[in-house]
Formats: sequence, C-alpha cells, structure tokens
Amino acid sequence: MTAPQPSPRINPDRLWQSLMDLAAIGATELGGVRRLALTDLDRQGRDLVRAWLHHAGCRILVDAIGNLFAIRPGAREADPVGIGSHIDTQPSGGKFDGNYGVLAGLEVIRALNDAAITTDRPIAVAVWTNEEGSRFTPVMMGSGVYAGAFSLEHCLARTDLEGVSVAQALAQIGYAGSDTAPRFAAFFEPHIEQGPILEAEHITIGAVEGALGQRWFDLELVGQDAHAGPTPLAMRRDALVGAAQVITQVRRIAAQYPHNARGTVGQLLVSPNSRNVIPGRVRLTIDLRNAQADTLAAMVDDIRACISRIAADERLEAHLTEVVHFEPCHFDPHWVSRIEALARAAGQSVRRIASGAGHDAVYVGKTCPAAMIFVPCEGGISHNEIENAEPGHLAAGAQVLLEAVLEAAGRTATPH
Ligand code: HGY
Ligand code: MN
Ligand code: MN
Repeated sequence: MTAPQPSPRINPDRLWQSLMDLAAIGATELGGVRRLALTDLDRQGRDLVRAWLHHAGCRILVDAIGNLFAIRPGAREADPVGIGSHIDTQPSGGKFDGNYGVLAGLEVIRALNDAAITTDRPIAVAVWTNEEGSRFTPVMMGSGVYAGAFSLEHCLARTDLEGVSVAQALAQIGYAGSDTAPRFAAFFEPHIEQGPILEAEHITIGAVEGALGQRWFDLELVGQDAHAGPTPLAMRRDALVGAAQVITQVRRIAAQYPHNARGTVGQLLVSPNSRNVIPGRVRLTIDLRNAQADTLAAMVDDIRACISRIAADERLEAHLTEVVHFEPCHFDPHWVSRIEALARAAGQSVRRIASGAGHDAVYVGKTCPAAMIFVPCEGGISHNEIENAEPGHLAAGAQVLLEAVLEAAGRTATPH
C-alpha cells in the first residue's frame, strides 16, 4: 500500500499578493474597493484575473451573461470541479468579498502546477457576473442565469439607475460571450464570513451548512409635490413620511420574527429632493431574509399589509415589485462534512455555520453538489471599505479548498 502523496501547499504570500493586486483596481481612499458590476473597472479586474488564469494554463470561456470560466485540463474529459465567486463589489466594498473565492481558486491551480499534479477531472475557476445586485438587480445574476433561476433575456434587459441595460454594459466591456458554460461535478466557494461568529469564537474555518432565503422588493410611494410653507398638514400627500413609516416597520419585522430574521432598507431615492418641497415620490428597496421559508413568507405578508395601511393613511399610491426571491438553501451534506473533516485534519479549528449573505454557490448548488468554506473577517464587518481578513486565515481556507478539490477531482500519479 503506497503512502498517500502529500498535498501541495498553498503559497500564502502569493495568494495575498494577488488579492492586493486585484484590490488596486477600484481602490478607494479608505482602503476599500469600488468595482461595480460591468463597469470599466470590472472589465479591468476581469482582464487581470483572466490573464493570470490563462498564464496558469487554463482555457477561458465566457458565456452570454458574462460569466467567465477558466478550465485547467484533467487527465480525462469530464465535467470539471468548480471553484469560484465574484469580483464585482459594493459601491463602498472591500478587498475580500468575492475576490477571495476567485483568487483562492487561482492559487489552487498555481499550487497544483507547482507540484506538477494532474487531476483526473478538469478544474474550473468561475467568475460570476454581478453577484452583488447593487448596480443591477437581481442579486447573484450570473449564477442565477447559469442555474436557470432567471432567464437570460430578463437579466440582459435589466437597467441601472441611469437606464443602462446589462446587455449594453456587457457589450461596452467586451464580455458578452457566446461560449457554453460548463456543468460542474461539484462546486466550492471560499468566502469571508461577513459576520462576527468565527472571529468571536476564534475559529478559522466555517463549514457552511446553508444560506438564508431572501426576498427583495422595490417600493415606489407616490403622493404629491407641494410647497413646504403654504400647504397645511391635512392637505399633504407626503411620500417621504410614508417611507419613514415603512422603514420602521421593516425594522420591527426583523426584530419580531424568529429564525435569523433580517430586514434592511438600503436605498432611498426622494423626488424632487428639494428642502422646501413636500416629496411627491419616493423609491426605496426592501431586503427581507430568514432561515425558514414559511417565516420569510410571513414577514413578506406582514410588510405588504403595513404598506397598504400606510398608503391609505397617507393617501399615497404604493407600487411594490418583487425583484429577488430565493428560499433558504442547504449545501451538500457530504461536502459540508468533508470540509469539516479536512479542516480538522489540517489542524484548523472549524465549526458549522449558516450564511446570512447570499452567494453564487446558492444558485450553483441547484445544478451540482456545492459547498462553501468561510474564514473570519475583522470585526465581522463587510460591505464596508474597512473590510479586512488575516493572511493566515485566507491561506488556511485555501488549503482546505485545495484538499477538497483534490478529493473531488481525483489525482493521477504525479510525474517524477
Ligand atoms: O446581499 C447579499 O447577501 C450578497 O452580498 N449579495
Ligand atoms: Mn460575496
Ligand atoms: Mn457582497
């Protein structure tokens, strides 16, 4: 019985440097990254990552929604083992959200190349389009189209606040592809936790069991512009007063419901937004989340009833449009267990954890067995320019990823 071959080692400094080099594209003054989906900065980031992966011996594919796939050949033609995440960021995002998952995949490929290891199955690194859902909704757009959660046509027609469509933006950055996306034998997404648990418990690896369900809405409240001086209160149809009541109800719902309930109003657009005009039109976003599908549905029913009541009380029109809806998901139990065991075998502290954030693995997991590897982030803060993570944690997560990918892809004998 030959001794098992030692696994190649991740190069922590090379992984860290790739993160810093990518973070320079869209770098902000506070040390964050602003690289909105399908902007020229996103193009620059894509071009850089694509060049690195091509140089590492991968064949590059780009599909019709701009998802990029870099495929490292295996000993045989077969569905690849996928690794991936996103490189688009929030407007005031950080260096690690999404970027870590893509660059950990690059580092795995580089480490396998260094060790001259050929895996049985090919390995593919995926860069998913518009995971953040900030410039364009829906969130997790590229992986959602890949998994059939949204039609390509629906997503290509979506527009940003300036009226630019996804199709136009893809064409502008040269990533309107025509390749057929690969199907995966399994898919792994490393990611920072973006919450406080791992850091608070001094744990390095999170074996992610699943993610909260999400339901996102656009709400437009329509009243009447009027003069802030002569208009008596009884005559007012103030859309912003209505919006303020909706916002406090979203908070009440998040506080009141069980099962990790979350409620956020992140965007508020006031028209005409002039200090001495009663706002006649307000658009706001509503983001509701929960670990249980029925509880999430009850939260939605609750806010719908509140909006109807508030609109009636304030004599407003209310137009509510659902833009995102996915149920709570569970990742593949086998790979959750293997990630836990591989982390322990590597001498890392590990715990099972749920994700409050949505990730591309949520949709990709509808097409193949998928799992996520979390590492801590400083103060549990993300979607913030101060987002930070420790090189040692990032490398530990990438090493567990390498072990899981080797297990999933199989390895042929290393040439001497
Ligand atoms: O909103 C989310 O959960 C993710 O950051 N797109
Ligand atoms: Mn992310
Ligand atoms: Mn994010």
